Amino acid sequence: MQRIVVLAGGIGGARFLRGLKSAVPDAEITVIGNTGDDIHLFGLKVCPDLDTVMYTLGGGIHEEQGWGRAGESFAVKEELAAYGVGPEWFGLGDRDFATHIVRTQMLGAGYPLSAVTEALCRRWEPGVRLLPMSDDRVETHVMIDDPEGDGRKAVHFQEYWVRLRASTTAHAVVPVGAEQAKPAPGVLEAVAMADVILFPPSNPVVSVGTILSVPGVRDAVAAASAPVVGLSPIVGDAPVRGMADKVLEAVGVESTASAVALHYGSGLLDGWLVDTVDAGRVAEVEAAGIRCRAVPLMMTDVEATAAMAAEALALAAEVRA
Ligand code: FO1
Repeated sequence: MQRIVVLAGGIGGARFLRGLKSAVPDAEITVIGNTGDDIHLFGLKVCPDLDTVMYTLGGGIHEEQGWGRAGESFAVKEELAAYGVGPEWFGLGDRDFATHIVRTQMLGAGYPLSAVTEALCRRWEPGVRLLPMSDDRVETHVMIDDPEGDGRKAVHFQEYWVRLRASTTAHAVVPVGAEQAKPAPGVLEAVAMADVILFPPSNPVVSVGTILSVPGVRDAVAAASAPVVGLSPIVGDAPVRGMADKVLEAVGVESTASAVALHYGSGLLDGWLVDTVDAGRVAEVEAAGIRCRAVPLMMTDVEATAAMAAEALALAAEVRA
């Protein structure tokens, strides 16, 4: 039984996991999920990346959006707006509200986020073990130019991502609380016991980067006996989806398939997959001591994604040899 650990963010990570499950249905997959995107709204704790993995693998996701539930209605959202209670820019649907109510109720009863996530997954049966990166609160904030003045101000990642559509320069990306956070139960053990560790095409800064910012996680991955293989979220010098280039700029990383690999570094990565359009970057990555292959990386459907996952596992086997 192959033990695979995946450090996953939201949409890209969840779509990759669907292909991975299809490629190796008998593998034991543990997902370490990013919680830096979490936001507290209307007295509820919302965990976008955990929910996207849970809904996508559990069959409840709104497919085109890659977040939120299929078949949603927005009566509660409309009623909140009627009371003038914001924010209106974050689209929470009625079905999705139930997830946040159950989660917040369980947290209030004293259950840690890891136990809450396990309980929610008992309904959705994602077919992977989904662990939050930490049970402690970590929330990513972005430093932007203050529109009201000539200074700068920090906004919650979701406000930067959803309300501002990443339309303004991100000067810094800060996972607030990360220094004091501890890896959730099972995270370090899963990394140590893994046969393969994968970095899916998630956002290398605000998703995989945030997971690695939890003290102990980066060192555990670097020290793991398992080969670590990543798949580039940048294809043809642009993010496939989302606005990863905006936050890559904040950390001084060029939006190229090779720059992201070098950003992770050979201390972490043993192998890296770039898309065939970026075949010209392979030499640069290999020169950094990271085995690199150019294969199709567009997750157009489950079959294509399963093929990518199989390529990543093949590269892991090659690196291990
Ligand atoms: N993304 C949007 O672009 N617009 C939204 O209104 C929105 C609402 C939302 C509600 C719940 C949830 O779990 C995710 C939601 N997202 C929305 C996506 C979210 O911003 C991203 O999934 C991650 O935070 C980035 O990966």
